[in-house]
Amino acid sequence: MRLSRYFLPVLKETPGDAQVVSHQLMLRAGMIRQTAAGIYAWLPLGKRVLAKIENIVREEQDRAGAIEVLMPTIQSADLWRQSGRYDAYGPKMLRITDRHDREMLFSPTAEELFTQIFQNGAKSYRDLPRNIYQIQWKFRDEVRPRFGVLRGREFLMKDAYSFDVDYAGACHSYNRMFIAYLRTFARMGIHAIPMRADTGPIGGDLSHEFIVLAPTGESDVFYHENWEKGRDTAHVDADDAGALEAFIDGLNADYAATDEKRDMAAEAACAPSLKQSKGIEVGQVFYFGEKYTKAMGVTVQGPDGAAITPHMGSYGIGVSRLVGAIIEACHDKDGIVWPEAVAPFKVALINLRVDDAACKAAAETLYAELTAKGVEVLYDDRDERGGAKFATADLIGLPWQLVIGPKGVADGVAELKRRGGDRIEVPLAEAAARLV
Ligand code: P5A
Repeated sequence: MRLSRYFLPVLKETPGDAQVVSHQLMLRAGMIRQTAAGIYAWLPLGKRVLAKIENIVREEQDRAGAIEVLMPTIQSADLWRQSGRYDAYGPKMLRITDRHDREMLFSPTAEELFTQIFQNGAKSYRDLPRNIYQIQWKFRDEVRPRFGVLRGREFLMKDAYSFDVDYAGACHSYNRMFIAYLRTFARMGIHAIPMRADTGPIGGDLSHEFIVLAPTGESDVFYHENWEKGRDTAHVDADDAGALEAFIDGLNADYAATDEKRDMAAEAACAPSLKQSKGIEVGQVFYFGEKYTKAMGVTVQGPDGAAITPHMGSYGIGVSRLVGAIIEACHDKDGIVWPEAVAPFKVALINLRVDDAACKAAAETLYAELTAKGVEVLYDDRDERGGAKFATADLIGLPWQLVIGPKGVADGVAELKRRGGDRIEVPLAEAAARLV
């Protein structure tokens, strides 16, 4: 992509209304614009990051055996009356009336709809277990939308729903998602710590939140210092229910809790290794058993012909919140420092002298080579000062900067710089291959 033809409205000044660094940087880097309280337009650079995160989530859900669907955002009030949540959900639900005075709503979550859709398609115990998911916009009329995409009113969520014949099966499904979550966040270059949680309006009796440590987070968290290391999940066989349970039990042996779930005795026991921080909840998983299937009269036929009420769990990831959470964890004084897996482009190709024929020729050649090799490159071919180009590249945080200037070109080299790291000289002829 040529920057001279792109839509990248960067801001020099930090907007006064943005309190946390991710919100400030997303506005300054031209990723988002607010259109109403807690509602954002995603500009090209932001959209690319959102798509990267979405794809990692999708790949790991698919790998865990979940099946993707897409449900409508607008749902009928009657569906929600069946579970009793239409009245229970309160003012966080955006209620809408259509031209025929029918009561509708903008989905804040989708347990009811997935339960209904599953009921239409599953008849026998052989149709279980299943896990069905979507990546879809949600709306919650938050009392205090704030911190940009971290607490929006409209936000993108991955929501998955599992259906099993019994409690043991449901635990396996829960643990499968648990491990998929650890893998998902690790691939994005962040550590998310699982912590026991309350279930809130989703209901049920077992839940974990996945928390990314960040000084600007909204949750107070207490954890064993071991959590600051990554966890290796590569060896865990997700098809083996026992192995999965043992791994997760071992993991949870290290203390980690949010303020609400704080256990003073357990905390005292690991006192010398205990750390306190703030954190951002990027995902939450729930086991709630027969809560929705019973309320909505969902059964399948068992092997002996008797009716079975499926046990359910639901599993959320805050896809748009993750964009902000990753920036909270990955930035410096000059701007964003994207982990490579979620970066909007891999390389900023910077031509310092667009008026110099040799520089232009070298930059154009590299741009063509990188593009041909499938490297995502943002080519700064604008007629701007070098300082402004470096400032933009630092601000938008691409992992690599490949810099073309007159002195280097005369020597047959370009400068290759890791964002926030070292710089080296590479021969022009080798630069593209180095970046593959
Ligand atoms: C699980 C999936 C649920 O809604 N039902 C379907 C369950 N869980 S949850 O914890 O309430 O939400 C899942 C994740 O969505 C993100 N999230 C938000 N992101 C941005 N702005 C918001 N206002 C917001 N509310 C929730 C969180 O990451 C949460 O873990």
